[in-house]
Amino acid sequence: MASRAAAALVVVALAWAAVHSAAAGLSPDFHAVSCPDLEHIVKYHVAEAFRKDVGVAPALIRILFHDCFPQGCDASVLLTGNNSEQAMGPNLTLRPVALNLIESIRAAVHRACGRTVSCADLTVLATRDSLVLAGGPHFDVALGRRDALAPASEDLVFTLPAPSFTVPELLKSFGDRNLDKADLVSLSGAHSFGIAHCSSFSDRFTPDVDTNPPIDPNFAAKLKAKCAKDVPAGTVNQTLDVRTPDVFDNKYYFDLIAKQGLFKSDQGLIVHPNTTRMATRFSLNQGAFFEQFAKSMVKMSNMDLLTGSQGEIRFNCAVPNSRVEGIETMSNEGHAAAM
Ligand code: HEM
Ligand SMILES: *[C@@H]1O[C@H](CO)[C@@H](O)[C@H](O)[C@H]1NC(C)=O
Ligand SMILES: *[C@@H]1O[C@H](CO)[C@@H](O)[C@H](O)[C@H]1NC(C)=O
Ligand SMILES: *[C@@H]1O[C@H](CO)[C@@H](O)[C@H](O)[C@H]1NC(C)=O
Ligand SMILES: CC(=O)N[C@H]1CO[C@H](CO)[C@@H](O)[C@@H]1O
Repeated sequence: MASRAAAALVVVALAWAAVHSAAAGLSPDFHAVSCPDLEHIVKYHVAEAFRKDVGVAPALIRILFHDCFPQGCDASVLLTGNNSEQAMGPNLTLRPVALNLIESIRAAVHRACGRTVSCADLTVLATRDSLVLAGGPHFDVALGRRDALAPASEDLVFTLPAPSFTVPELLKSFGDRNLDKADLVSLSGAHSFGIAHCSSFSDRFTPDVDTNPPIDPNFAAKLKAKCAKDVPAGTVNQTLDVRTPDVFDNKYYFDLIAKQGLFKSDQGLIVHPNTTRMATRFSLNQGAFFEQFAKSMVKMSNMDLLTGSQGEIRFNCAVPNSRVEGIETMSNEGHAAAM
């Protein structure tokens, strides 16, 4: 009796592990048979885009964050049209160059393999490849995600953290999504490349707003002068990492030590007692930063996935299949339509 109970426990434990492992239902080989050239196609297109505009790398990783954080990595952020996430505040300025790249990769992959790979999987793969091109670490990607049928609600999109957040607010925001302190401090290091617009950091040089966390006065003066020319609003941009603006490295943490973090949410990390040790360590040891960043990217890219028969594989990353003309006449979802 006792041993049977023990055996049952083991079965339950194994089932639990299968369901709760980081990427249940996913596998690195998910498309190995159905789309053997997948990785080559993605890599080729990402390299071409990066050669023309290195900004595609930060643009991609921010899109992935904005996809995964609100309701999971389901390509919901790629949808356009009514109620789309791109039309909501926090999206601000997801770059068309990267949105278009994902769709053109989708077209090439579906030409080669039929409609077998989701926009959600393609977004993660493209982000992985562009991160390496920009100098960052490789992170492991398991595949098998499916695409959302509709955009995330405005309530969910507004769970994205704001640049005005304090460290306790950031820890709470990340904690609500099962992301911990190491995830916050390392993933914020994605601000090692890319740009922001004045509306995102005007609180760093507005005199009547509290100056905590601190800012280098010369840096503040430069930002203020630059943003005075932001007419019409949104035309001026500022690099997130003043030291190596296009390279993914640990110089972002140097910026914080020099009080040259662009956002309050960045600068706070080096000031607040709960995060200062880790942020300082990352400034001293790029290997430690890269190792934690890669781990946290795996975690982020596996948040709340649709798998199996959930969701769909989109015909077009910007449009749910229910809105694609003539879809009723095409073969069933799951029986890869010839394209
Ligand atoms: C910790 C909380 C975070 C806050 C408050 C935050 C906020 C922001 C803001 C306000 C912008 C600039 C938008 C604009 O003005 O155009 C931005 C840009 C960016 N964010 Fe974050 N972010 C956070 C976390 C992350 C994470 C986790 C990632 C990715 C792992 C990320 C990657 C980026 C990148 C790469 C850019 C530049 C995008 C571009 O150049 O197109 N951020 N972020
Ligand atoms: C968006 O909403 C308008 C007005 O309700 C409607 O006419 C239009 O067809 C909708 N567009 C899409 C893409 O659903
Ligand atoms: C900071 O760390 C202390 C000690 O570990 C903990 O009690 C406190 O809740 C943390 N604060 C935040 C905002 O997480
Ligand atoms: C940022 O501003 C620079 C200088 O004005 C401009 O050349 C560049 O195209 C802008 N980048 C983006 C992505 O808007
Ligand atoms: C790319 C994109 O659609 N950006 C939109 C983000 O949201 C603001 C309003 O909140 C729109 O003005 C932008 O066009």
